[in-house]
Amino acid sequence: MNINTVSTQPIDGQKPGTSGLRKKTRIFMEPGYLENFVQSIFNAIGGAEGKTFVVGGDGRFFNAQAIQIIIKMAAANGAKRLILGQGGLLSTPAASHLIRLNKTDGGLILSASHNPGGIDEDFGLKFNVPNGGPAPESITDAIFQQTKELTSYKVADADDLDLDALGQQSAGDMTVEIVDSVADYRKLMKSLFNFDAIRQLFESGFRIRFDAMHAVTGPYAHAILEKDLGAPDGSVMNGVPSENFGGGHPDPNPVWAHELMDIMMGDDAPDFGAASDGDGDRNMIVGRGTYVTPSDSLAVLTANAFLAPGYAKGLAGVARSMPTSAASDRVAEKLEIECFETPTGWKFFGNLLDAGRATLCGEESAGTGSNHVREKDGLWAVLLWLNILAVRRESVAEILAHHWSIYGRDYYSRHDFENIPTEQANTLMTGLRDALPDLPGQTFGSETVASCDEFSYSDPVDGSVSHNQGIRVYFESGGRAVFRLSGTGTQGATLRLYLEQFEPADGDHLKDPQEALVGVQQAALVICDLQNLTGRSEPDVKT
Ligand code: VG1
Ligand code: CO
Repeated sequence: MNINTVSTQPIDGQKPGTSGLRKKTRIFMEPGYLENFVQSIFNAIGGAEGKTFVVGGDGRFFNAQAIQIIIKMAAANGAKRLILGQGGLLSTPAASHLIRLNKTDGGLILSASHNPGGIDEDFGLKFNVPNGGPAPESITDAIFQQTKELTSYKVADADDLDLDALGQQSAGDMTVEIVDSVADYRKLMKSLFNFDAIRQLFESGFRIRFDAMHAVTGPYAHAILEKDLGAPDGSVMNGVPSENFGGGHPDPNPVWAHELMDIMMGDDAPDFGAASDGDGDRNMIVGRGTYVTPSDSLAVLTANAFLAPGYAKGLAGVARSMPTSAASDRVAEKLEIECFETPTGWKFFGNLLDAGRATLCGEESAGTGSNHVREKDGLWAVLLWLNILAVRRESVAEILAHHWSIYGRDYYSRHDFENIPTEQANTLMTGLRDALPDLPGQTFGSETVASCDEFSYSDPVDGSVSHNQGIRVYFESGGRAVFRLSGTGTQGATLRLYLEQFEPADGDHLKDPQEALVGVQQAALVICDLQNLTGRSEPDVKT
């Protein structure tokens, strides 16, 4: 096998964001673009020589071609073995599991997650470390540094492999093993949940609708929900992965998963609905006529996880990202377990999970997971909900009402202002930062600022510190507004405004969330001077 060392130059902007490098697909397809980034990953981890990696993606446009390039580069860099999902498909949690199960040196996951796919849409690549989780900042920083210094990359002259053929092939001296994308993940799920109880729930007439959003979870959901658990055929909708996700955004929220929402809010709604995103690491949970915010879902799962065999011994702790509501903190307090507040992005949960300090983790963006892998896991969350429903035999609405009657309700909503010119967004954040010292005590409409800060995180396990992780403003009313710029977009900047208002256990839990949040929302808009700085007042997406 001939190995070519190709001269190259650093490419600007290859800085990994919240979850890997995301760019327009056409940019990723430019000669050398993917190659530079992959070589930078190998260089940053001390080379690929003798190593084993898992490779797979969410099936979006350019997935298979990118995998063929990665195979040739891994071979040229001396890797020993690659483990690939059949057809190039692996959900992010399934990839995380394979990395751990096979004790590999990490994995390359091709996905831009909830971003749309296609030649004119988005593509992405992230590196996961041997614990199965996203590379921590020390490694993503090293990768970025490599992208700025790179002078050459290595690629082998080799034929494309047949990504559909299960079993072993080779590229030069490197072994490539193509595995069933679903099999090991399916076994893992069986080991965590009471499949018999869930099967009986379906036998009793319980109906589910799972929306795979034309993305990677289709095959997983067909296998587990319909085949293993006996949900009737047709319970999984949009279950065939497509390169452009049927032309939609595979983002499991009420806006993008409106087809499912319409069904769940309709007259003959099933008992339970769920959706997952492009790469299968997120989930949306809906009961009949009842949307469950991801923050509430984390809290309910924390309170009830002991009902599933995998968590019957109780939880060590629960971790949530800073913008996620405080609902899970209240449960942690009652259970007398540790709780943690981390920056946005799953990479910050890895150390807590490895150290055995957190068992469940969650984010307001519909990511929930546990120590079974080192990624968030959409189908896992659905199965934990089903396990709980199978034991409690109550509706989702009843479970929520009961939860709020004990802990109170954290009304919650995220407002996204998309595609703001980057400079305007930076001015807004700088303005906020500068205003922080003077905010406490000031009143904006119905809300008076109690305290505020810019969130920094000190990792309690390794002591590393991450700064500038979002601006938090707490109000005397018990409300909170958080301001942060997205790190996953590919066009302009997205301002995320996270709104929260606590209603005590004996309060009114049935208000419209947007109405319950209006005081905090209006105060937040004034505080950040949004209208003046950007000309915007209405969010593009409310979730
Ligand atoms: C978003 C979410 C964040 C999530 C990240 C990756 O990041 O807010 O909670 O971890 O996407 O998820 P940002 O920086 O755009 O707010 V996924 O499913 O895209 O891997
Ligand atoms: Co995702």
